[in-house]
Amino acid sequence: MSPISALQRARAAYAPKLPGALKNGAAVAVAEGAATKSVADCDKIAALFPKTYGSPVLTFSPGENTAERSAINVGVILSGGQAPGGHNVIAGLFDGLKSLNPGNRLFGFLKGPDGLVRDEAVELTADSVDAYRNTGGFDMIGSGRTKLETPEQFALAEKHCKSRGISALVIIGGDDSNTNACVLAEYFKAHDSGIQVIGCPKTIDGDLKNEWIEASFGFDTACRVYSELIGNLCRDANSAKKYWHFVKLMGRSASHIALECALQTHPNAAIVSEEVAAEKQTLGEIVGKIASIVAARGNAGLNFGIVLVPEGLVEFIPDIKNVIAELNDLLAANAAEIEKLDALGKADFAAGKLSAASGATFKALPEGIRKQLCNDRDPHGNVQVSLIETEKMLAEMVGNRLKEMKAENAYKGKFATQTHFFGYEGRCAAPSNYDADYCYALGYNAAALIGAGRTGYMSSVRNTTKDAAEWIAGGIPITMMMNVERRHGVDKPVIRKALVELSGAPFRYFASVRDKWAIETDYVYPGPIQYFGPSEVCDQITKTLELEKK
Ligand code: FBP
Repeated sequence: MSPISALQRARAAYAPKLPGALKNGAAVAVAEGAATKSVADCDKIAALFPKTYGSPVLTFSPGENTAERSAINVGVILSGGQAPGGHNVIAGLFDGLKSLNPGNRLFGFLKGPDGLVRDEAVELTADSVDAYRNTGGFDMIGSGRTKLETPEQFALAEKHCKSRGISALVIIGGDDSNTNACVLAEYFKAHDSGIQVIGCPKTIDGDLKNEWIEASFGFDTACRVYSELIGNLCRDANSAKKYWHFVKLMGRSASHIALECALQTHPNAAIVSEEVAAEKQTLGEIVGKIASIVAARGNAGLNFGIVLVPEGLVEFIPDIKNVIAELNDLLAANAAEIEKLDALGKADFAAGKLSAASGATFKALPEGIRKQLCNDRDPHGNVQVSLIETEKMLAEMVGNRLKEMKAENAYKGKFATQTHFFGYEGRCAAPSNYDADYCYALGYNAAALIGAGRTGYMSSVRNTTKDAAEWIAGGIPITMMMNVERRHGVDKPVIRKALVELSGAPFRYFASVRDKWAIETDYVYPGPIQYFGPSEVCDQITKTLELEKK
């Protein structure tokens, strides 16, 4: 264990809040709602999940731990990208299990789902859990991106759980991991394995949410870290008055992070990929819009500003999306030939083989971006958008557009840029009070779901804009969040990803004020996350949640 900082030491003593329903421990009284349906494709989902489909929504209220409960062993897995608060989910799960029976034991599978397949696990004890309370990161047991989806993997999972006497698994992950948790729950039920599976909603990207899952954990903290940094850039820009800062923000697909950071800091421009796709904006149009904001400010003597760019943007610009789709096929079909080429060689090779329209779009991109678009794909065949320097591409293209505008006498300012990418800076931050409480509650509540004998459920803690005593704890059948989507040419049941809704309150508010922010210097400086101090400073909720729940 590495040395700990003064803040970490003080923070370790923080006692996260729990929903009122869990105040007597994880033995809860359970109210069942009516049978449920999936969000779409009900017949197909019902056919794919005959054992778990239709389970009711569960709502908990305080119970008493009077029943005889034999001690059980439980496994926990962290899956996918790091998100602040993961350790508190495990701490909550540990405490919840102990409240059911002090003899219950918790095993952490190492390095993500791979640990389950390879049977690598450690027992988590009071000491090992205490060392990680209220800390960021996933280093307690590690994480990984292996997908649990094949029957061979499921058979190994069953074998390894049984050999360790594990009768319940908690999978902490995003939409894909929770989809797979549900498939595993179905498999275990169909095989009478007697192993329960419970999911917990994780991802800084904020795209695992719906009527029942108010937020994915980690979004709050990550956005606060990025907003602090953006606020600092705003202050610097407004002090030096000589740079335009182009900031790319993590979020593989949805623009929730970029939107939340915009709401927290009031930049001069923020792109929302979902709007770009809905309006079928071209790259040229996006560049033109930013250039006109720069020109309007420059003509007023304000040669500085802030532009926020969502990480996933390129995949939402229709003409670039087409290029990427063609490139994916091209790179896969010509893997042997392409492997020998350097980055520029790959880009030139691809340029010669794309369709006329995509070839023209591709050639118009800066050389660096052409090379990055030909980089290796991730294990699922996706472009690794975090490696594409969209912020640099836009800064360069806006600069070129401004030169043209200058020649046309439409612009008379100066344009110097700085570029940034904020992603990893926030993924492992110590959780804010919101995430520390929310995560602990999700984990404790997962223990309650196990105690109630349920499987195929996601731990749900709602009403989080209110005091913790009023939070609603319960379980949502994962099949309820599913629809069928075409993935790599095959129809698959998946949890529906939540993109930014253009009709939703956060985007509508942003759209109503962005013209003012564009021209005026209306920056807000949120400052660093505060863990101690007045509640209005320490216990804030995201602007997204505030606007959604208003
Ligand atoms: P999850 O969806 O697994 O939570 O990961 C989110 C994320 O942080 C994205 O925002 C980002 O695109 C991606 O992970 C980067 O992952 P990696 O560092 O593994 O390339």
